[in-house]
Amino acid sequence: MEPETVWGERWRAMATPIARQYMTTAARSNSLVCLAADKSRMSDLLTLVRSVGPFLAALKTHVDVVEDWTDEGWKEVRAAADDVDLLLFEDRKFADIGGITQKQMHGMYGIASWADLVTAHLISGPDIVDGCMAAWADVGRSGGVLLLAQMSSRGNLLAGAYSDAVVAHGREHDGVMGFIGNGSRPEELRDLRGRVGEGRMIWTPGVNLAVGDGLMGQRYGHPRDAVLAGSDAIIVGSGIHKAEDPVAAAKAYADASWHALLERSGV
Ligand code: 5BU
Repeated sequence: MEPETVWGERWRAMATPIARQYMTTAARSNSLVCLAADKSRMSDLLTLVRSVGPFLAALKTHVDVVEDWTDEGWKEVRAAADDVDLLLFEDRKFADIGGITQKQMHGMYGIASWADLVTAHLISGPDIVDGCMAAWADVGRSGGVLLLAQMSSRGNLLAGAYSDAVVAHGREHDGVMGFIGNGSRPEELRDLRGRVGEGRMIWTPGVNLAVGDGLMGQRYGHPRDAVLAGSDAIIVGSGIHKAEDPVAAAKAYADASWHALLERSGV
């Protein structure tokens, strides 16, 4: 299906290459799944990405949980993502002043040189987005920031006036591709979509086909409910990588999210 048909207003309102790449990949693989590839060893991570890659729309990493990380090995991760045209998203949750964030985007992991997307808190002020953009410019690349407007975990403080301010700023900044919303609470997500409008993405962790409480305060909502409430990407970790058959699980999440998008778009 053509991406503009299934994405409707979102496609028209979001013309940046990075957003269009995401929407095109999603339409090609019939999936809104962003895999949270939370594996601690390079070989496990690579095996996982290579096996479920065709059912994904994006790939999310936490580079600092990988115990045997090497620059060479990471190039293979980037290559595996490129093979199926996935944006590579480092969920770093930057929170420092702009200048330090710019340095952290380089550092030993060289995040700016391989990540297309990163997450950031806005707690330190708006310059954090400029810090990310400056780092990408330093290495001749561009990327997008997803600002945390909500979180999925129990007792988090991202609500009320703070969350409103994150959205108000992010809507005005070209470097902000969108926001992280809480996939475990469709009503919060619907409210967030109302504040965000059509011109930015909302990506949602806290999603699992088994709705309920997860480990250590994580909470889960159903992928269909998240997408119908306004999510553009469901971030799924253990639902796929801890499944007995990760490929079958990835397909199930892809189907649930894709059919919900079709339903939302009325096509
Ligand atoms: P899970 O195994 O599906 O629970 O993994 C969720 C992933 O999403 C994991 O990598 C978290 O770091 C990430 N996450 C989250 O769970 N909740 C949030 O609010 C944000 C990120 Br932001």
